Amino acid sequence: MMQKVYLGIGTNLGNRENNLKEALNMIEAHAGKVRSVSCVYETGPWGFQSDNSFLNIVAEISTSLSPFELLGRLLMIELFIGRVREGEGYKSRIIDLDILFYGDEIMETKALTIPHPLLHKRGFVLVPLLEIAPDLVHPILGKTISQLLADLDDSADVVRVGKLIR
Ligand code: PH2
Ligand code: MG
Ligand code: MG
Repeated sequence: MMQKVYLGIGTNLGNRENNLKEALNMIEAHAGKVRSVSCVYETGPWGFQSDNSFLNIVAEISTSLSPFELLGRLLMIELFIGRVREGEGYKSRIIDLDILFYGDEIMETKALTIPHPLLHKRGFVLVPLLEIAPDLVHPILGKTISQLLADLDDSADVVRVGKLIR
């Protein structure tokens, strides 16, 4: 059974544009068919301090992988691209791949919560999502992406920088 999944992708280290391209290529090869990709946004670090701004995109994929299988592939891709994870709290990173929505699935486990528990508080997720899925309804909050964005109180910058050429 194919599921429609939305992924949030972010990077604030190294060649950020290349990191996004490499991530999309690896997602296509190992995680699912990439159906749609938002524009690239340059965004201020949310929830922590850093001199390095982010590039963020959102992608829609279709996949036959289960949520945990998909999570495993995404973590593998993060490692392959060179992500180092250490310590507590948010850190600058070469690449971060987050499952935002997995169909209408609702789940909460130690390793994985779907929908992503913070997505509705983040302009760097909602603004690119608005582009590719304005009418998508959050299965817990019962609101569309447009409505969530209208309710959003997030002062971090989100500036469109253009389309990725793949
Ligand atoms: N990811 C975080 C924390 N803060 N800020 C921006 N602008 N973009 C991100 O992708 C991001 C963040 C945790 O994964
Ligand atoms: Mg994240
Ligand atoms: Mg993550």
